[in-house]
Amino acid sequence: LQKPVRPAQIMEAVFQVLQGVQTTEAKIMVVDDDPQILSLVKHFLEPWGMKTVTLSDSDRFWETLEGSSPDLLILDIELPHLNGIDLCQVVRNDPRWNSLPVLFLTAHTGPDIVHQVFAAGADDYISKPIVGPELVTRILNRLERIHLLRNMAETDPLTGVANRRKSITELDKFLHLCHLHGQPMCLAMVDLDRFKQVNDLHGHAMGDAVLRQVGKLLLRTFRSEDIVARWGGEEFVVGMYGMNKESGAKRLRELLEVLHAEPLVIGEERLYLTFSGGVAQYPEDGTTVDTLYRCADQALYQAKTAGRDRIIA
Ligand code: GH3
Ligand code: MG
Ligand code: MG
Ligand code: MG
Ligand code: MG
Repeated sequence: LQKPVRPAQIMEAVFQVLQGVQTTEAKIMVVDDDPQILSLVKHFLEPWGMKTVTLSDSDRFWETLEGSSPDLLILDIELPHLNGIDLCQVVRNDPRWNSLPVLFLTAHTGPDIVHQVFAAGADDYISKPIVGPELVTRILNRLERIHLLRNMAETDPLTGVANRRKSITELDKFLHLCHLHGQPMCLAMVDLDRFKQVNDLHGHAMGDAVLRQVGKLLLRTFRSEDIVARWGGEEFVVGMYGMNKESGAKRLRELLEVLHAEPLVIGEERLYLTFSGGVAQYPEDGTTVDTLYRCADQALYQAKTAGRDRIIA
């Protein structure tokens, strides 16, 4: 099955793959107990714009993984304490990390090792000694695939913002970091007011256009590190790490002021729209996505019954 590939062909393949990759600033986490391997990988990847996070044993593995949130993980098989295969299995069983591409570095490529590596859930392996172009091609290949698949699985097709699934994964990651660093988090539910009327009066296509505009507006209003997602229908969720609910509610109120002052412009139409918001805070109102959501949803319900067009925190 294996055809020998000459270096020039490999480099050509690298360039072809690179052209399709959107994220050249990918972060790669490498775990290997050999410092020479770590600096070699760094040396090969950094010219391609990739950032490397290196670790020489499994002790601070989770801390480093969570703290750096890499786009791809490279594991050595033989490590002090836990071996790479075990680490890979644990990563694969964690819902927060099960789609992270994992590549193995191995000096042994016998059928047994290859089987073990793939059975543990690895995506690929790279044999030692490391050949630079091979390493780069395999990584870029994985990054491109994962980029395409993730975009499809995590994006709401109508508005282009994150979907509910993505928001839950990201909120879970935020909560984990909040717990580690003693930070608050603000979770806000946003529900458009009398949206059914928009559809009834202007048609469903107009309703869709409004949802797209609201998605854009939310993305512009919040920080790039915040989570903005479509929870479903005409409801959006915003997650703000390190923020208490007063600051989160303040931002939403400012957005309501903007909507009071300026109508949404959709084609020829001008449309005044408002929303209601319910805001909850970690850890006071809940420590899981589920409990925080329920609390924010209750606040949202209060905002609706109190007359809409307001935020309750
Ligand atoms: P309230 O102020 O109580 O939230 O009233 P509302 O009309 O916004 O709420 P309701 O839950 O009664 O209706 C939500 C409407 O949102 C009904 C549904 O047709 C519309 N909707 C949900 N998803 C979409 C969508 O993807 N596109 C369009 N155009 N409309 C949608
Ligand atoms: Mg080793
Ligand atoms: Mg609703
Ligand atoms: Mg409703
Ligand atoms: Mg509504």
